[in-house]
Amino acid sequence: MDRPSDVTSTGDAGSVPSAGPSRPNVVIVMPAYNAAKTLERTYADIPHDIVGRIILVDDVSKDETVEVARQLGLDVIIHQQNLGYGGNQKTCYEAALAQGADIVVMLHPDYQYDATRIPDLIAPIVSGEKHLMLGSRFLGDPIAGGMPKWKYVANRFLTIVENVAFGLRLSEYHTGLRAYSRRLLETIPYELNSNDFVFDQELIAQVVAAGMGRRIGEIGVPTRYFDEASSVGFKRSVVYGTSTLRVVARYLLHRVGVRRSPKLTARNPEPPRPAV
Ligand SMILES: Nc1nc2c(ncn2[C@@H]2O[C@H](COP(=O)(O)OP(=O)(O)O)[C@@H](O)[C@H]2O)c(=O)[nH]1
Ligand SMILES: [Mg+2]
Repeated sequence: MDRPSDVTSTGDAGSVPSAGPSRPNVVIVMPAYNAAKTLERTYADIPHDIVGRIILVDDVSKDETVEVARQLGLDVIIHQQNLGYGGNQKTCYEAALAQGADIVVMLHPDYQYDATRIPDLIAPIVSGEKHLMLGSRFLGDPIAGGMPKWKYVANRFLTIVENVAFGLRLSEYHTGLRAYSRRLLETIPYELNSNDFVFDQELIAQVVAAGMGRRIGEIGVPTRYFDEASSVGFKRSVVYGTSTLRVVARYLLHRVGVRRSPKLTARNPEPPRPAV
């Protein structure tokens, strides 16, 4: 069933209905790894009046993440072994869909992204206009927010390459604040993706391959860099950048029919929209 499109907005852009029969079930998922120091701050900024369950998946953290999450009353799922950021997200989405989510918001528990922006982030999904919303740091000033210059340059480069390949005009692809419609998560085979950081890029390629590229939107979010907010250094970033270019190559080969990829084959692709 196409549940998100059953949901109607009350009107004003940026507002989300807070009551009534059409209120969507918004589930927050937090892929966590060593987030004990930042989890409470992240949680405090969540707009609880519009959010249902909050699920934290712990990827065998070495700190008190699980204890803090339980004290806050979150739904906690604990991996038996460390799977990585992508593997963590697979568990997150499976759990959110099992709980009947209409909209799933992925929020890093490291306080890097501003959770108070969630109502604006999900508004275009609530109204049925978009299926994937990204909180973009590049609609503002990421350098002023503390993003290292080399990360800025790498992000710009990958964003240009991805925009050309996917035929989109997004301001960035590498944000950790995202919202998905249920329909999108039921359409793309995200469980086939990498267990590593490149999961996020594979997911966008899947959305485009499913014919839903025009249903991706973005809003500006502030950039926040501080010690606990970022564990990805230069070496891991090089691996991530190379893997992202591989995702682009796989998408292009798939699209021209040279090598079809099961990862890029949607379960139920978006029907073409009638020309207006
Ligand atoms: N599951 C899992 N998550 C991780 C791992 N390393 C980082 N993360 C999570 O992935 C997210 C992004 O990592 P982070 O270090 O903040 O990356 P950056 O902000 O892009 O530099 C955070 O929410 C972390 O909790 C890992 O080894 N396993
Ligand atoms: Mg971070």
